[in-house]
Amino acid sequence: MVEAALSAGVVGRAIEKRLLEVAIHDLRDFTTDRHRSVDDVPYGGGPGMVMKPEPIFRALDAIAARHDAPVTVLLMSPQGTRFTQRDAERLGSLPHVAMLCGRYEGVDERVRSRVDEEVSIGDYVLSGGELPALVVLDAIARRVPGVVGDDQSVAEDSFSRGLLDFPHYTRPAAVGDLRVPDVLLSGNHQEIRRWRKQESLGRTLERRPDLLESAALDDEERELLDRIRNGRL
Ligand code: 4FV
Repeated sequence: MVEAALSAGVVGRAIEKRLLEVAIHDLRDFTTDRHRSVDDVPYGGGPGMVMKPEPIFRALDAIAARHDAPVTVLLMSPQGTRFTQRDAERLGSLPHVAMLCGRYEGVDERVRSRVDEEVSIGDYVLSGGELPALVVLDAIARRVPGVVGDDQSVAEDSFSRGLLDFPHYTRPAAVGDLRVPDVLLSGNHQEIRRWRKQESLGRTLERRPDLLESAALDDEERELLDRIRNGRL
């Protein structure tokens, strides 16, 4: 599943262009019993299985041994800190990140002694940490220069400014009575830039007012937000 996801799209091309390197490790390769067991019954009873610590420790030792750069170990779990664009920017500047993907009820608590950060992609329970790891990898990869064709579009990625994105339109100018806003057909880039700010702010205020507390607004945006809030826009 992970190999398939890594062989496609932006991330797949980035790996081909050696802009980033991704290694996948099967924890069963770090087991010692003939059943290659990576999980076992929970102490204290209860449903489900728990991932054993030793195969994980051996895998992390092997990864550390392969690289001189320090490895930042992330554990993907619903108990982690919610992953954000700011985390993508911060983790994207690290030389080496290892993402531990749990299965079953999760990993033995002692594994956390080797974890630098616990990361959640959202308040829901998935069947494994692989999809969260792929989400985080995709967000980090986009921050690597050259991965996304037009670095400009990355820079303008919403959230990197802490705001929701403005509406996007493309040809044709009209689909039935659904028309593209005239400002976007005006060629007046000053007006277009201002309209896009206004739309971003309006959407953020409407859908995610929580983001406005930490958004880095410039003077024009503060003035626009003020006018939106007072219904003058
Ligand atoms: C998850 C999340 C997540 C929990 C038990 C894997 C599963 C199983 N990871 N954000 N939400 N993980 O649901 O990161 O081991």
